[in-house]
Amino acid sequence: MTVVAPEGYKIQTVETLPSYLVTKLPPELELGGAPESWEVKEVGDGNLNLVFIVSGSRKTIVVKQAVPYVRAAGEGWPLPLTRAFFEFHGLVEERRFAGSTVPEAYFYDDQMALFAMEFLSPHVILRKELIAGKKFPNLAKDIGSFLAHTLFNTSDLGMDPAEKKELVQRFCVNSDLCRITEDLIFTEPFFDAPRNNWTTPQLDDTIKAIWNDAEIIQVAMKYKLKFMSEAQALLHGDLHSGSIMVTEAETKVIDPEFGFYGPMAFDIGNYIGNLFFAYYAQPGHRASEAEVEDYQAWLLGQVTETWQVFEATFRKLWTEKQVGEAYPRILYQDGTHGEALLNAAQDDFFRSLFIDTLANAGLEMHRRIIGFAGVADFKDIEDADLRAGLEKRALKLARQLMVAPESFSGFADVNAYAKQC
Ligand code: SR1
Ligand code: MG
Repeated sequence: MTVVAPEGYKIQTVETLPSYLVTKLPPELELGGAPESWEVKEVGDGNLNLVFIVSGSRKTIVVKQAVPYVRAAGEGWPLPLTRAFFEFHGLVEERRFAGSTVPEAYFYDDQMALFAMEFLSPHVILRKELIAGKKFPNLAKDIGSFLAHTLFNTSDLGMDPAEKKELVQRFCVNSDLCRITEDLIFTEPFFDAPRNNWTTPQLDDTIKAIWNDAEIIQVAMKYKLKFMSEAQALLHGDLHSGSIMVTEAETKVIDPEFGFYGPMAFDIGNYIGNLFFAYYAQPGHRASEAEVEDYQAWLLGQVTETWQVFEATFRKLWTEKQVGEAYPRILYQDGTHGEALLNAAQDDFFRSLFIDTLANAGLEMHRRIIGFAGVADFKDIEDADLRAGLEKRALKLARQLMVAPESFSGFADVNAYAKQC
C-alpha cells in the first residue's frame, strides 16, 4: 500500500509545531505568550499516532497527528492519514451524545492530518491505574452511561433514519482501520499469522490447540461477518482501558480513531474483555493474596455494574424516545398494546446483545494474548511462567464466552465462571 499524503503534509516535531499552530489556532484557543515560549512535549505511547502537549502561559492543548504508517511497527506497515479525520469527528459525535465523558475537540486540519483537543489533567490512562490497583467510584456509571448514550442515539432506535444514513456514509469509509480490526481481532489470532506474538514457549501448546479448534474459528468468523456488515450504531471501535482516562471523580473516553458503524456488542464486549484481562493479571501486580482478592472483586463488580448501568440507561432512552424509526413510537408508546409489548421487545434485544457482548469480549481476550497488540496488563509481568499461567486462565474464560455464551444468564453467572477458570 502506498500512502498519498496531501500536498504540504509534514510530520510535525516539537520544534516545528508552534510555528504551524500559530497560523491555524482559532482565536478562542489563544495559548498565551509568544509561540517560541510555548512548551511542547511529544508524549504518544499508543500504536498509531504522534501526540503533543502544547502549553502557553494561558492554556494547554493536545495535538494529535497521524503519520503515514503504524507508529508501533514503523514504515514497513503503511497506514493512510485519514484516521485523524475519523478521530476528530468521532470525538465530536460522541461528545454530542455522551457530554462531558468525552473531551472537547477544537479543530481539524486535513492537510496536516492533525487535530487539537482538550488537555486532560490530572487524568491518567485507566489501564495504568488498573495495573496499579486503584479503584474509581464513578467508572462503571460513566462507561455504562457513555455506551448507552452513544450507541442508542446513533442507532435507528434513537436517531432519525436520514441523519443516521448520513452518519453511516461519513464513517463507513474508515476502511483501513476497520481492516486492522478485521485482521488483528477476528482472523490472525486463529492461525499461525506472522504478526502474532505470545508468551513462548509456555503457551505454544495452548495456542496450537486454538488454531485446531474448529468451534472457536466458526464463532470468530460469525462475529467477523457481523462486525463487517451490521451498521447498527456509531462505535468507538477501540474501547479498551487504554482509551479511557480517569481521575477519582471523572472518566473521559479518548481515541475514537477506529470509529465506524458496526454492531453495538463490539464496543461493550471490548471493554468488558479488558476488565476480565485486568482481573486475571492481578496476581502479577499485587503484593499479597488478600490484595489480589480485594481488587479482583472490585473488577468483577465493575463488569456487573457497567452492564447494569448500560442496560438501565439504554432502556430509559428507548422508552422515552421521540425519534428513531426502529420500534417506532406509533406502535410501542402510542399504540394499543401497552407497555408489555415494549418490555418484551427490549428483553429480547438485551438478551441478544448480552450474548454477542460475551462473544466479542472473548475475541478481544484472545487477540490480546495471541495477536500483534498485546497489552501491559500481562506484558508487564516479567515472570514468564507466572504470566503464561494467568494468560491460560484468561483464555479458558475467553473460549467459554465465545463458544457457549448462551449458557450464561447474566454477569453474575459469568463472574462465577471467571473465578473457577
Ligand atoms: C496496529 S494498531 C494495533 C491496535 O492498537 C489499537 O489501539 C487497536 O486496538 C489496534 O487493534
Ligand atoms: Mg487508540
